[in-house]
Amino acid sequence: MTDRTPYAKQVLAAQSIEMPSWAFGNSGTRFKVFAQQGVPRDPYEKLADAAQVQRYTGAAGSVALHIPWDKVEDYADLARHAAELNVRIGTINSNTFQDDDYMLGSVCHPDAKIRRKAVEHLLECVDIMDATGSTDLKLWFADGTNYPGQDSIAGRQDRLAEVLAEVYARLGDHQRLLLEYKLFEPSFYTTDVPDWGTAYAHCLKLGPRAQVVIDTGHHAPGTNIEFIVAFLLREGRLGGFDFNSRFYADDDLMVGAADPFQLFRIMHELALREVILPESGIAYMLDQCHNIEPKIPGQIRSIMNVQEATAKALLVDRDALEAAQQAGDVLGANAVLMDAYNTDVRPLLAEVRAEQGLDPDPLAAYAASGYADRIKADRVGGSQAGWGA
Ligand code: LRH
Ligand code: MN
Repeated sequence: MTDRTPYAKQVLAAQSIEMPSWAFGNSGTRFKVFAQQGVPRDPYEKLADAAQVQRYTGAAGSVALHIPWDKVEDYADLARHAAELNVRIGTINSNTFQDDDYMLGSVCHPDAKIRRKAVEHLLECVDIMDATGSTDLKLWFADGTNYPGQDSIAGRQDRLAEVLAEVYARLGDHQRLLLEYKLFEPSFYTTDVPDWGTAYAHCLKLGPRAQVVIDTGHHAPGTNIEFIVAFLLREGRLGGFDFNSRFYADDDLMVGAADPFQLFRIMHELALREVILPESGIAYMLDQCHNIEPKIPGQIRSIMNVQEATAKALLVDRDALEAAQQAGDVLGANAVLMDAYNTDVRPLLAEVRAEQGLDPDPLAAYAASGYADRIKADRVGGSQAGWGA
């Protein structure tokens, strides 16, 4: 068996997972948003917290922004601030789901005036990308209906296609549109982009710089997400991931917390096609909410969970796997994968961190830094960041 450790260490040392700025703000459910002490009051403080995750993991080099939650006067200045903190501003997320005008939808709304308003916001997000140097515009639409007959299902698709085409035309040559799908919520009868097939079909019509985002919490229970990964990779239309995990619906829990085996199976498909590293063009992002747990340690733990699933996937003995698959050796092939999955990769990751000059235990290093107490003491007054819902 080939020793895959050197290759795995090389990939792990260069892996980078993007953090969601909103994970550092207060978040919750419709029942309650529990405020936490020390939470950032503005995007500058969110970046400072994200920089802590990068400092201790070395694998979280960029932060996704959400507009208007991260609205600032000067986005170029915010990008400079990020660079000073050794992080980069990554994906720009639009938000057409929190304005009263969007009750019946935004880009799919029956009223052309409301659709225009939504388009103007999406175009403003591209202006922000120009200022921050971001290449990816991530579009998730809450658009849908709650009752049969409420609106024309096909008509809403026409409206969506028209808006997407206008936004796509506005993109610069180095910029992409990442379309995110979601089965349901907040709409409970139809969702206008409910599944990977709908997102894929719209992207095909738009052009090569339109790609699909897989949010691991956006599928019907029992969906084989790694099949979707393998399919979209084969088509060259896998633009990115919103990693999180769930026991029931879009729970937005820490990636790998609810189903580490599923995360391993997903990373296995990505490792097989050698598209784990940033240059693969796949945007690996976390999309989570730390409703009751401390947020910076929650992000650190999440990055570590992705690293562990990735390390196991990189250790899969591909030659043995291929041989067993070719021989129709069902149990043999499955055993090759389970051997990798059942490998304790924590010592390997501790080694990779030590070789990068990082503390082998990022969580312990962060806890010992005293940063958590400092922000609790410093961040008094002002209004804490949140979803503003
Ligand atoms: C929608 C979603 C989307 C973001 C939001 C924060 O559920 O996954 O990616 O805009 O969460
Ligand atoms: Mn998402």
